[in-house]
Amino acid sequence: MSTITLFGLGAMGKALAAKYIEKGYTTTIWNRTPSRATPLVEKGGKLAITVADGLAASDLIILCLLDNDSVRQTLDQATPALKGKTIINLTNGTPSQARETSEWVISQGAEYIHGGIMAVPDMIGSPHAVLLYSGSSAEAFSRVETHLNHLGTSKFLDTDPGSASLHDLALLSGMYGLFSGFFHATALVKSQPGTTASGFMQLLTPWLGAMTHYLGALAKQIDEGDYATQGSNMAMQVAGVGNIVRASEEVGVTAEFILPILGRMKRAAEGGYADADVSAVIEFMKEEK
Ligand code: FVH
Repeated sequence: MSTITLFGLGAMGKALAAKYIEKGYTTTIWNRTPSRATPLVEKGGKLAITVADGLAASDLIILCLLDNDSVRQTLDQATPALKGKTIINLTNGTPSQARETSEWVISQGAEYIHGGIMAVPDMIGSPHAVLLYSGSSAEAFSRVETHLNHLGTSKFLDTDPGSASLHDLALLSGMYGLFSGFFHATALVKSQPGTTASGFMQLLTPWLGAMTHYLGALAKQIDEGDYATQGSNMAMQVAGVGNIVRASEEVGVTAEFILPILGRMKRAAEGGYADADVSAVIEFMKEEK
């Protein structure tokens, strides 16, 4: 199988298609707005005008569209042409959307694997681009794995089609948490005249690196359900985070990014974990608590 069809030529879809063209695949490309395909056609991509043509051109189909609705709107245009195909859906969505799409695609006589791309377009093809996959048939994944490996490091998680989405969104949540901290910390420091964001990175980057190592210890406490403090108890940290909020207010920086964690830490402290490590917050992550 050295033929492949790519649906979606946004920033990421273009990078995926370009990689297969570079690797010598007969690469068919489809996009809702066909004019976006021109640069790839010039490199050797074959433009499919209809969804049915795109599906007919290859047994291995990759979708990388904006969202779940765009996937369904696209595939609905040529449902009978799905039969016998292996559909790799790299479109961001929720686990339940992935499970639902999987069920529907399989009911059309095709294989379905959902994927989550942990990379930006420039990283596609490098081992640092990690692509998470899950789908009800591990054999279907094995059959196409060598083709998927051209995009980066492939990791098949398990046979729940929703797993790749769940892990993708969880990793993105970690990233956005980091971004929140970056923006708040940088805004605080920049309230002092003469400071620069770039200069502050000399302190922030190594500090976050050190704290990243600490996550392993917190994870172990969570897995063992043993939150005994290693030296930084919750009540002390609640007081410290309260000072971040006050200092933000003093310099006119929003405390919005830090207030949610402070709220959960206070609940944990009031809920019997004042002497525990911050890892006990995990006990207070459910909506109802
Ligand atoms: N770019 C990134 O850094 C991230 C990295 C991690 C993975 N994400 C996900 O990849 C999906 C596509 O992202 P993208 O960056 O390629 O997104 P855009 O450049 O905005 O392109 C969107 C494509 O989707 C097409 N599209 C939108 N709506 C529809 C629809 N109703 N029917 C059919 N196609 C649709 C759009 O077509 P057009 O506007 O050119 O006609 C683009 O091809 C995404 O899930 C990320 O979360 C990327």
